[in-house]
Amino acid sequence: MISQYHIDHQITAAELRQFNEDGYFLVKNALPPEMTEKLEVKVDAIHQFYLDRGYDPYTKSALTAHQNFFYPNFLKDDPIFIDLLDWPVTFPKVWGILGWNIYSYHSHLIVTPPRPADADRSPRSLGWHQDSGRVNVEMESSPRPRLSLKIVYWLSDCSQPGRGNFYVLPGSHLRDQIEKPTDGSLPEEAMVVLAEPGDAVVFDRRLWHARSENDSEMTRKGLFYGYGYRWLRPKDDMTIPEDLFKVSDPIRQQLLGGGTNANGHFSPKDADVPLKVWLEKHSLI
Ligand SMILES: O=C(O)CCC(=O)C(=O)O
Repeated sequence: MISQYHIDHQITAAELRQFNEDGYFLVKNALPPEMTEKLEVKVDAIHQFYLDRGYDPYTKSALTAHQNFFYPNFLKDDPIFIDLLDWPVTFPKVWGILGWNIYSYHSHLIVTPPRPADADRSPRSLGWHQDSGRVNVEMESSPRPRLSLKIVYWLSDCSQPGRGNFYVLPGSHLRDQIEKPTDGSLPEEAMVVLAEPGDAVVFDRRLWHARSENDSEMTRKGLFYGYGYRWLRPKDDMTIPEDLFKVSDPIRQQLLGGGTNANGHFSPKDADVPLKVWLEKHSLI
């Protein structure tokens, strides 16, 4: 439920400047330790379920203990994941950037275990990308339009490099192409994002970013929440069970993809966008 606590955590001028200039910013201690621990237990249970079956539901192939586990559409798996959708410390940053005609079009969790001891450690280029696949090819404007952003909540300690950290090229959200060294080294301006459990990173979908190798002894875990405009198609199957949807308050229902009809994604009436109604009521727009 959105509250005064959200109003107290609206995006600051410094955060907005950093987002516009660098394409991302860090929110320290976005989650309290108890919440981080509870989320980690849930993530571990999902990962273990698939490890026990040796099956990766995303790639539809074998899953082993050392493989990166990418698991989309996880909001359906537990109400605690839905609690993060409108988290008081971070969600106000989302409406502060994108406005109110938004929903969560995509979510995924990632578990990145350490590489096996005998892994090939020769330098290899990271998987640098902007989000949203064909959007980057088929939209004709330059720089590309923002359209969406993600928040990643770190559940494991990524405060040292070498732990599968998230890498970014600050400011690259306004560039359509980047130079990738051919010898496998990092681009000159690449920056490792160091974050502790409970910290969150808010990043523009256009920011060139990549996961790095985990050469530590700890498994990296992160929850990624994508928010975009309501006229953007879902990127996940979004199979939210009816009972979870029904018990959610109207703003959560909006964030879960609710609305009155298809046209309301483009030309919303108040019933389509309770977030707008709430922001108006509190004189925030
Ligand atoms: O796992 C990571 O650090 C990167 C995740 C990513 O590339 C993405 O969410 O688009």
